[in-house]
Amino acid sequence: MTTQKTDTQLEAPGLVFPTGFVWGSATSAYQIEGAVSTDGRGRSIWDTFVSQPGHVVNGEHADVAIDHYNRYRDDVRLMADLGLSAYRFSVSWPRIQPLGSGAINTKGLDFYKNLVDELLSYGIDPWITLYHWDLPQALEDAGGWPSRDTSKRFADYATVVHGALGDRVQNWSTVNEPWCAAYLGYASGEHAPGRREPALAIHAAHHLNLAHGLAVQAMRAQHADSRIGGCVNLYAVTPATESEADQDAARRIDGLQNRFFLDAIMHGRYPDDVLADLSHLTGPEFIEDGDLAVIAAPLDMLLINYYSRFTVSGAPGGAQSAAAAPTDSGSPWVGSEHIGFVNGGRPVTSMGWEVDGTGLYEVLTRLAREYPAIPLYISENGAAYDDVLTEDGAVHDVERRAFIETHLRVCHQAIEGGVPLQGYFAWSLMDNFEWAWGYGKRFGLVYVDYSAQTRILKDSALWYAETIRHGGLRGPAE
Ligand code: GCO
Repeated sequence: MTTQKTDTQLEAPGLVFPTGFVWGSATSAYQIEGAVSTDGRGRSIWDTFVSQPGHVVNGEHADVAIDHYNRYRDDVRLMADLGLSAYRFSVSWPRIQPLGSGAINTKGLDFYKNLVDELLSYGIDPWITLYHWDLPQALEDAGGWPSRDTSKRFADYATVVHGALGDRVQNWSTVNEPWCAAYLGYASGEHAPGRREPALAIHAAHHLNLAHGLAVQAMRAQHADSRIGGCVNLYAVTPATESEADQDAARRIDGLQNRFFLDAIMHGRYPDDVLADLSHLTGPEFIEDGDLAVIAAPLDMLLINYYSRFTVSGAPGGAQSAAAAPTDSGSPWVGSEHIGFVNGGRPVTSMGWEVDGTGLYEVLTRLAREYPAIPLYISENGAAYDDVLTEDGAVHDVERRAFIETHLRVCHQAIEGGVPLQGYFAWSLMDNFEWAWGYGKRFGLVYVDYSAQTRILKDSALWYAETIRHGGLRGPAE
């Protein structure tokens, strides 16, 4: 890939990214929109989940969130001020099909058409995620993701949205983090719909993969020039020691978190060792003939959400999570609940996640080594820290800026090494509803005063804007 330097880039040699590198930021519908009963939106599993006591810290919910549904024009202007070249957001399925199938809510479609047109008016590329966890409640009532029919309903929904917006949106991804939707939703119960049924969680994971493949097929039939990707949250996984128990623990967690999804969508198969680890919970009967060929529908890109590394132990009694769950929940690690997550001694974010840029390098180089070469994008990377709004209205979030800089340096190193990495989306554009954690975990480049709904650029936002302007990092690491 050539790196043609512009004048701006020459003024600070630093680390220049290839021309055309996508500089973005990301959000998701349920976390920012609010307006949960406005303009015909149907109920989602998260609306139900937050209404049930004990599911979200302080009983918080996203009925208003950060009111993006009403404030989207101002928020898009903020993106333009930052110089983003792209914005990754998700479409709320229940806003489009209130019951998850059948009737289309045209006012819901109109919101996204207006958002896309606003983005395009500023020259910001819209990147759409079709599913970021807000399943219509009616489909959950009919079985949810453990039901194969939900995969087919998703393909129908994808056809509606892609049909309506595919003329002006080129970049699409299907399902955000199927691991979270399946295992936090149906095994640990930490996320909606809050079920704790390990065997059905495995079926859900498969049906989310199937939904991805069926949607890709459907979209290909509509607009051949759309760029379609899958979106997976990947971790570097390391055994705590070289003991057999710890190495098996690493194999298991890497299999459940990474390979079950990557091997399916990229290679059209499930790893035999993972299916064996799960065989006491479910046989392979939930996988029907032809499913994996559908799941492995050729992609134009792979989106990677990267946050941290797992250091794991198979030692008896080691089972504790590196980051405590926000509420009472079970284990998402179906079939491997005995495995412990230990702290590798690195600094942690306010989520308790270890800051580890080398883990991103391991993930990226592994993809380049073990999976078919397609364009890669970091679709989420960022950190929550306990931000303080100073009296003069600033947020000096030094740690978040250092986190992003560390990971961008790794991205640059990977590109220099030949990894086809073509973009980076900071998570998140603005502070928002962090699922079961509520609003206490701030990931945004932009601070949100939740009572006044004002937006305030944190120092990290100002730095990110400068980085984008320079097309890379200025000078040596500061
Ligand atoms: C995820 C989700 C985001 C989260 C973010 C911080 O990766 O879990 O895509 O919705 O808010 O990652 O947890």
